[in-house]
This record gives sequence, C-alpha cells and structure tokens, in this order.
Amino acid sequence: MVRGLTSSWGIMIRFFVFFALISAILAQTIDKNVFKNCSRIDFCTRLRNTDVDEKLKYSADIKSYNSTKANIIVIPLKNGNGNKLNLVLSLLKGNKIRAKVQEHQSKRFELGDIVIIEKLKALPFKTSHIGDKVISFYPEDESYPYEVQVLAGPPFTVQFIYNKQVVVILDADKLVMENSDASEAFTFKVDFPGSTRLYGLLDHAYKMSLGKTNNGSDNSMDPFRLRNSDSWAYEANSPMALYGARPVIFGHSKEKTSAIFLHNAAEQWIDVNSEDTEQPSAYFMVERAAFDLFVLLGPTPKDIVRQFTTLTGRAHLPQIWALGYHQCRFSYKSQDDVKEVVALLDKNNFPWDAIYLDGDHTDGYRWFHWNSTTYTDPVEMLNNISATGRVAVSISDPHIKVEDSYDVYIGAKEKYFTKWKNGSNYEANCWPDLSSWIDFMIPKASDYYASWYSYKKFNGSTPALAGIWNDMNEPAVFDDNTEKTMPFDVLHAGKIPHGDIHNIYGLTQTRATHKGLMDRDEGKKRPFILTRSHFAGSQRYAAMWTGDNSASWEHFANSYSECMTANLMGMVFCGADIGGFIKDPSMELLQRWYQGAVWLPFFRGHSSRESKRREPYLLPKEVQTVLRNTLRLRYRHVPVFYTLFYEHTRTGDPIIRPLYYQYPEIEDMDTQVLVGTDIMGVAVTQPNVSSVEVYFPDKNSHWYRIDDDSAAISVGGIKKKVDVNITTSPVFYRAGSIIFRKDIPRKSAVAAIDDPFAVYVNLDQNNEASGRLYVDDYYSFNYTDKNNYLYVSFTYDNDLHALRMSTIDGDNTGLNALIEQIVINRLKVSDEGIFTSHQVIFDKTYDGIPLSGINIGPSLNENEELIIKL
Ligand code: NBV
Repeated sequence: MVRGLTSSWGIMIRFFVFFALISAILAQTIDKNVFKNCSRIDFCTRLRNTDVDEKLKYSADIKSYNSTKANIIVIPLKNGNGNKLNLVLSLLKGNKIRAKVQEHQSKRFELGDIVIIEKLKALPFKTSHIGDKVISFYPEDESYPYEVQVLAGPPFTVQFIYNKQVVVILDADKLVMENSDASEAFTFKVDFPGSTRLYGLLDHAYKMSLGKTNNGSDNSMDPFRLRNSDSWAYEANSPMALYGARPVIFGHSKEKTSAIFLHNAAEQWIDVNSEDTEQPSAYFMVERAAFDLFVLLGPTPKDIVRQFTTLTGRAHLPQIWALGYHQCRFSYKSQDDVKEVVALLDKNNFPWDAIYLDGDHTDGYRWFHWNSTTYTDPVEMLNNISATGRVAVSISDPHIKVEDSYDVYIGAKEKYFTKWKNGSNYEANCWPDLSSWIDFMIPKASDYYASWYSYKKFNGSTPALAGIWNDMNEPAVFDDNTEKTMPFDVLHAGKIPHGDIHNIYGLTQTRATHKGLMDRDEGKKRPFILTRSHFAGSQRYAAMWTGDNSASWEHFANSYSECMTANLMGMVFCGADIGGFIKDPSMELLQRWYQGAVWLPFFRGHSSRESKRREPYLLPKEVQTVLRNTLRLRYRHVPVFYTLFYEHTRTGDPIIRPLYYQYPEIEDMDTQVLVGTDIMGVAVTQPNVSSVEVYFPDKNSHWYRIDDDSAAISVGGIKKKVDVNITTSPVFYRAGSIIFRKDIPRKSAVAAIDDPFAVYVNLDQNNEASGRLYVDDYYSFNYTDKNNYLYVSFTYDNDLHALRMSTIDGDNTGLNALIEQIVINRLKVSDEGIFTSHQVIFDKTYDGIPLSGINIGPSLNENEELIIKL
C-alpha cells in the first residue's frame, strides 16, 4: 500500500514507519508495527465478537450416529444453509476424549504422529439417554467414570462429564468452519463449568492465571496469540505471541481440574472469559488446519499433567552437567575470550558446568564452520574446556546461507529447503544475509541436517561440544512484512503450506538435532538441546528458555509464571536469561534474579552484545560473594532436581510446580515455586524490600526456613511476611520431607559425582519424614536400556531413631552412593504454642561407625531394608 503512494503522504507514511522502527530499536522494545494485534489480522477481526446467524448454527443428527470398527463415533452435523460436517468422537483410556469436527471431504492438514506419540485406540463404548435431543456415550470399561453427552441443538453441544459432573462443554454457538479457497479458519468455544480459573496457553510473558480478554472494547486486552515469533524485547504481562505455543487450557477449581488441548500447529488467537468464575470459557479463532480437540478429564492437576504427557511425551534425563550453571553471552568474540571466561570463573571460585558459543563462533553464520580468524583452533579450545571438566554448547540455527561454496548449502540446495509453489527455494534474509530454510518435514532433509552434527562433518567439534542450541527456529526471518517469519504459503514437502505447521517448525528442528546428537554419540549419551521455539511434544527433544527478555523486575517475575506453566504442560526443562538479555540490570535485580533462578530447572546467565559484560567475576566484590553462595545453593540441590527429572521420565510429573498444583485450594502465587513437593523457593520480585509476603500451604504442615540462620518455622495455611536481606531470597523445606544434598563446594556438578550425600531429615509434628533418591551413571541411557539405576526411599523411624532405606526398583549394579552426614531438623513447640526448630547433625560417625562407610549403592533385595541407626 505504501509502495503505491507517490505523493508527499507516501513519503510521510514511510518516514513514520521508519521512525517507529528506529524508536523501537533505540528503546529496545518490541515493534508493534511489525507484530500485529487482532484488529490487523483479517480472520481474527472477522471472527472476533461476531454472532453466528441462527441459520448457520449446526445441529447434531444424533439418531444417525454410527461407529466404525475401531469404535470411532461419527455424528452428522448440519446447519440451515445445508452445510454438512461430522463430529467424530473417540473415547480414550486414561480419562481422555478426542473430538474432531470435520468436513465430509476434509482437506485440512493433520499433524499425524509428530506431536502425539501415544498409540490411540478408541475404547468400546455403550450409549444411554438415546432420544431425539440427546445421546450419551460412555466407555464399557467402568474404570473410566466418564460420559460424553451430545445435545442435538441447534446449536449442538457436547458435554464432557466426569463422575456425573459436567466439566467441559464444547459449545457450538460460535462454531464456524470456513471452507473456501480464501479461508479455512475455524472457531469454537469451550466452557469449563465449575472451574474458577483458567491456566495455560504457553507461551506468554504473563501471570499464570489467564486474564479476561474478550469484551472487544477499546481498552480490552487482545486475545492471547499463539504464533511462534521472534519477539525480541517482548513486553512483560502481555498476550502477545512469544516463541512457543501450547494450545492447552486448564480449567481449575479447588475441587477438580479439567483441560483441553487443541492439536493444531497453525496460528490461533484465543479470547478468554475468566471473569465468569462459575463457567469461565475460551473462544478459539484458528487460521487453518484440523479441528482436533483433546479433552482431559483430570480430575486433579496431577492427573491432567500425566494425561497430557502420556499423549505428547516426556523429557528424558539430562546429563548431570546440564543441571548446573551455564554461562552465556552474545557473544564470546574469540576462543581467547572463551578461555579467559573459563579461567576467571574458576579463579574466582564460581561453580559452573557449561559455556556457550553464540553466533560469533561461526564463519559468518555458516553453521558447522568456525570463524577462522577468531576461533582458529576450536579443538584446542574445547580441549581446554574439557580439561577443566566442563563442556561447551554451540548455537545452530535452521537458516542456511545461500552460497554456492558453502557445503551445507550445496547438499541441501536441490531438495531439502522449503520452496515456493513454483518449485524455487524460499530465500530471505537472516543472520548470514540471503538464506534458505531446511525443510524438516522431508525425512531425508531432516536426516541430512542431523548428519552435520557428526564429528566428521562438523569439523573442529569434539565430545566437549556436548550441547546444541537451536535458536531463531520459529523460524525467524528478517522480514517485517511477514511479522518476521516464513510466509504461510511457502511449501513444505512440496505440498504443506507453512501456515499449517508454523508452530511446529522449531519442534521439527530439535527432533533432527536430537537425532544428530544421538547418531554422533552412537546413542550412548543423552543429548542436550536448548530451543527457543517449541510446541507440545518438544519436551522429548529439548530444554527451553524464555527468549529475549529484558533486565526488568517484571520480566524476572514473568519467568517464574512462564516456567511453572511450562512445567505443567510437559516442558519441564525451562529457564530464562538471568539478569535479562536486553539492557543492564541493577546489581539488586541481578542478585535477586540469580537467587530466584536457582529453583528453575534450566539455569543460565546470558546477555546481549549491547549489554555490559556481567560474568559474575566482573561484579563488585560483595555481589560476587552473594552470587557465589547462590550458585552453591543450586549445586547443593542438584540431586533433588535429578531425582525429580527421573520421576518426570516415568510419570510426567513436573519438576517445579505452582502451589495450586500441589494444593488445589490455593489461589495463585506467581512468585512462589515448589521444587517437587518439598522445597519452596520465593522470588523477590520487588526492589528495595526488607520483607516479602509468603503463603505457606497446608494448615497441617510446617515449613523450615533454610536460607538464613534464623531457622524459623512457619505454620502452614497462612500468609505472612518474612524478612529478607540482599544476601538470600527465602527458601523453605516442608516438614515431613527428607532431602538429599551434595554439600561439599565443588567447581561443577560433574566434579561432585562421587561426593557423598548429606541427608536432611525434616521432621513433622508427628516426628515423621520420608523422601526418595535417584542415582545412575549421570550421562548414558543405561537407565532405560538396562534398568541400571538406584532408586530408593527413606523414612525416619522415631522409635528406633533410625533411617530406614528400601529399594523402590532398578538394578543398581556398579553404582555407589555414599552418605556422609545426616541432619535431623525437629520441630519444638513452646508452652505458648510457638514452633522452633532444633537441629542435630550426625557428622562423620553414627553408632561409632564412620558415616562415610555407608554405601547405599550396592543392591538391596526387594523387601529388604537398610537401617541406619543414629
Ligand atoms: O544468537 C544471538 C541471539 C541469542 O544470543 C539470543 O539468546 C537469541 O534469543 N539470537 C537471539 C539472535 C539475535 C538476537 C538479537
């Protein structure tokens, strides 16, 4: 449009756009001229707040339902205009239901098995209530106490009933299925009767509980947008799209939780009405592809997470180094720079495990090739890192420089890039200038890309280059006209428009990278991949971070909400750039951020090239002391994270949890995180405070404060202020827990592998406590392939004054786990009813025997117990 204007108006508009762009860059904020709101997107404007004409509302011809041999139920739908659709239902095990709405000859793209890995088989079902107006379907297997009731309408309604209570409604009042060459957008509404709050729709820089968006008035909030975007300098507390997408919503109340998952990777906008606290609802406007909805019936948050991760998969264990501290910077300019950071972190006694090589390590962003002037001897540099017992992680993006002398390009040029309809490669600008994008929907292209990670092809790589960082994989493109991504009509595999799969592009890149690392290490090492873009299922391949955040208190607070939400949506390995990628944090913010980030699974400091260098050793001495202690706090708890990670691989349970997950009656506390069930970290997200308000869950519980010397005890079931100073942020252990730590200060998690454990027994008011510990070789797949691991449970026996240990399962041949110290925290109650704690440390010896002599590694037979008498 601007191009057509030759008048002075045209010049003025161009000037305005240019000026807006420059101001956004200078202010380091996201450019809202580039990233649109709903009112600038055709289908969103058209479908938002439009009432569907009565004639266009669909009714369900329930009498004509039929079912296939595979127990799939098909119910014809039609409207007054003669349009016909089918409602297709599958009742699934594990209290899940799939509901599709389809045209008779559907051309819509289906994701197949890219996202969903569970082999789905519809259950045999029975029907009841059959009449003209309503029909119910329920599983023959009575262990699934649910029912799907279809009301004929118009508009038809599908009620999902769990234990006789309607928990989710698919409401066809606003069902639209456009089906023309111009648009295949569709809309639908889901209600959550009996829920008081809605959660989900990762990825947004937003609090956990979804706010109301849907009144459409000028000052209303835009719908939540899911369109993976390169949202550099994104806004805090905003529904704007970020880098990843999980079209999942939890409807939650203190009595029950239910959820929906839209299995669709196209762009979508979601209006949320959370103000109706009896029946909150969400209205989806989806640009294209299949209407394929999963309903998860819970009924607890834990059940929902398990149901969702059964469908979409779980993360495998990371190698132990990945749970330590990662040091990053855009960029370490040269191998000497890297070596200096390595040396100075060590010289100043900061524990760490991984250092990152950002874009500047490459030869002009030619991935798999080193910069020949600044990284002249990568092998020597990697050996240097390896000699300290650490690893490196290098960046690798999916855009490939268009250049006939670049080997990665040459091999892909003919067949492996995304293409325009006319068969020519899609080309656009990105970091290496003109680029093309690997088409991961072509299996051979994906394998080709994976092969570049082999030690042979990736010249200069060694096993010390242990991890890969997939950035810019939304995919990001330097083109403002397409909101900085690939145009939606570019084709994958010669036929799939990019718009159909936009939100899984990053997932498919990490899938290929994962294969590359598996092949390279012959399946012997657990790959570590960090990804910026993600979708449901990405947890199987990669860890995520929250992208280009800024050094602000709001971004720090949002990172807690976002990573807790991510954990409930399967994406457990989540963290944010500590200190903020963009701009410079105050020393106070930086210290608070490190303290808070200790409790997020992925723990990395990173900063942009415009920010001042802030490696910990560069900071004022007193700040260094705080950060050193903070890093050590994390390292002491690595065994807790590792055990939780293992449990996630088996159950799908999150590693970190919001309070409402564990205690469904609790209102949101976005700044408090539970690590497993037993540690509660509190992020101090306000400057200049001497106390923070903390909610202590569970009125039958008590919490031991462990970050300071106060050893204060808090009774559960109340909110109260606790004192803080700059040296630590509050941390509590749950009374009743046993926590396994590694307390000897070491330079890395790897260096602590053979260290003995310190066992913290935190007794409750009945003098009871229990906990679990998981140990293996910390790097291989022997834990899944050979069941080679140690997984034990401990309980405290007050009568015997002893710890009783028994094996849960696993073949622990060859694994050692020593105990060196046992700390008993006991509650004491004064005559006034005040609780204090009393600590006894059994150090080095118990019963005259050196504690270090207890090796819990060698196998116990089942039902056999080891009793450690104190
Ligand atoms: O590769 C450079 C950066 C990276 O440091 C950052 O973490 C990513 O989110 N990358 C984005 C590309 C450009 C940033 C301006």
